[in-house]
Amino acid sequence: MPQDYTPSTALIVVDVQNDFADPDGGLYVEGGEQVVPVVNAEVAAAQEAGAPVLYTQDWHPPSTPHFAKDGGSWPVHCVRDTWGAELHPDLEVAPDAPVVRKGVDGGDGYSGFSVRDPVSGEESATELGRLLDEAGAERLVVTGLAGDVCVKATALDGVELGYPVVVPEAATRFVELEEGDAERALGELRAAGVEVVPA
Ligand code: VGL
Ligand code: ZN
Repeated sequence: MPQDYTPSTALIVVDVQNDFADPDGGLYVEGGEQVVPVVNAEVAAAQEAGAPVLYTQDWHPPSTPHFAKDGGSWPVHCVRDTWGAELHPDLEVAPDAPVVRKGVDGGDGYSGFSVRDPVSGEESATELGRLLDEAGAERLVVTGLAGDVCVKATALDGVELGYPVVVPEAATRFVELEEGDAERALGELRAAGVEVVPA
C-alpha cells in the first residue's frame, strides 16, 4: 500500500539507476529491481494527489575519490552518461519531473540535498532544497536506493531541515557494505525521528 499523499507531501525517489537496481549494475543492491514497482505505486499515488515527485541521480565523473580505485569506498558506479547512471527503464518518470544530479564534480553525493568534497569534507547544497520549497513541500516520503547510504542520508537531512520524513521499507533495499548496515541505518533513521514504515 502506498503512503498517503497531499499536495504538500513530496515524494523523493533516490538513485533508482541501473548500477544499483539491475543485477548487472556496477554497485548492484540486492533486490534493487524489486523496489521499482513499489516506487512506481508511490509515484502513481503522489501524482493522483497532486503531490510533487522529485528524483535524484548519482552522477560521477570516471575518476573520483568516491571510487575505491581512486582511494574511496565504492566500486565504479553511475559514471555520467553511461548505461549504469541511467534511471531504471521501468521507473515511472513524468517528462517534466525534476531530476537532481549529485556527485557531479567528484564529490560524495550521498544526500540528495548536499554534496561533500571527499578530500576537504566541505559540503555544498544541491538544488533539491530549493525545489522542495518552490513545490510547497511540508512533509517528505523518501524511497529508492540504497537504504543504508543515499536514502538514509537524504532522510536524515530532511529531518534536519525540519520536515517530517517517512521511509517505507518496502520501497528501499540496502547495500550492506558492512554486515549489519541495514539494521544500523534503520536504527539511525528511527532515532532521528524518521517514520520507518515496515514492509
Ligand atoms: C550510493 C554508494 C555510493 C547510493 C551512491 O545511491 O546509495 N551508494 N554512491
Ligand atoms: Zn555514488
